[in-house]
Amino acid sequence: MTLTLFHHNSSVCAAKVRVALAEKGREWESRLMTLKGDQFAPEYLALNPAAVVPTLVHDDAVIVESNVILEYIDDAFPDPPLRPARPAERARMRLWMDELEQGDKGVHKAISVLTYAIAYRHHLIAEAGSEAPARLLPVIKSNMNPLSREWLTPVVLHGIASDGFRHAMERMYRLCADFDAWLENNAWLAGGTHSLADIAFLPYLVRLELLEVDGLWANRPHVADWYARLNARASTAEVWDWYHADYVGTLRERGTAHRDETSEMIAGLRNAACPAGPDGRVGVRDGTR
Ligand SMILES: N[C@@H](CCC(=O)N[C@@H](CS)C(=O)NCC(=O)O)C(=O)O
Repeated sequence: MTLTLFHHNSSVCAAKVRVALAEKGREWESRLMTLKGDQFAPEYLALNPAAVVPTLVHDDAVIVESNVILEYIDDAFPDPPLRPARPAERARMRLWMDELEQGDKGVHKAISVLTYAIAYRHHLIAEAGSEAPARLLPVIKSNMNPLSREWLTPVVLHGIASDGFRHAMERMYRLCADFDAWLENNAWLAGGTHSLADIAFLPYLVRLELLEVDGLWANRPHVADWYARLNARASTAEVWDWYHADYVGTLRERGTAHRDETSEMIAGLRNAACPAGPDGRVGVRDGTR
């Protein structure tokens, strides 16, 4: 039996697959990609035509799309189960996982926007030697996947001032509000048991923490408690330990540099959703989002 994962140290989609494999206690062979051109090598495109990570190769089966990979892992290695037995809980698990996709409205796209707007755009600016579009655009063109380049270009050019950034923050704010409302009455995203849905979102919360926008759940005690319980699991090391120090450094450093602006934006979202009452309590349960 061979199990090989093509992945990247800081990719959220790849991290969730590593976590699932750890929960299953599976050994796997690592094929770390740089994503600086190697994703376009013909041998890799033959495995993953979208030129993205992760890709899981299990004997002669090639599986792409991280959520599909998670379900594949649970099918191929049933013990311990990572999907609840009750159909209603399974459906709930899938509905949460679907929030990551949903094209323009998906959480995955929102995390990419936040990451580039706050942090990674600075790598491209450093390479261009200037923020001027005439210098930056060719660098964007040579560095970014054509599929994501189109919607990420304004984010790289304008950073947290871009419309895309505001929409992405709103999306994350809404997600955290929905999580909190659900987790008030349920221990985990599927309901009573830890499942693929919790695994799928964990790397996104880690990324938000690294970007210093964890204020998104400052008034969300159930999200904070859930995230703490996730961080206490041994498998969570598969997110944190693979992060390259350079990436962590950039994410934290830039997150800190923008913290005042992002905190102000989060406070604005909170106030717009529900002005604080006399006891200072705000949040989705007290009013509309
Ligand atoms: N829907 C895909 C998204 C995969 C994806 O966007 N992967 C990112 C890393 S999280 C990637 O490989 N980006 C490389 C690039 O854009 O060049 C999945 O869940 O597997």
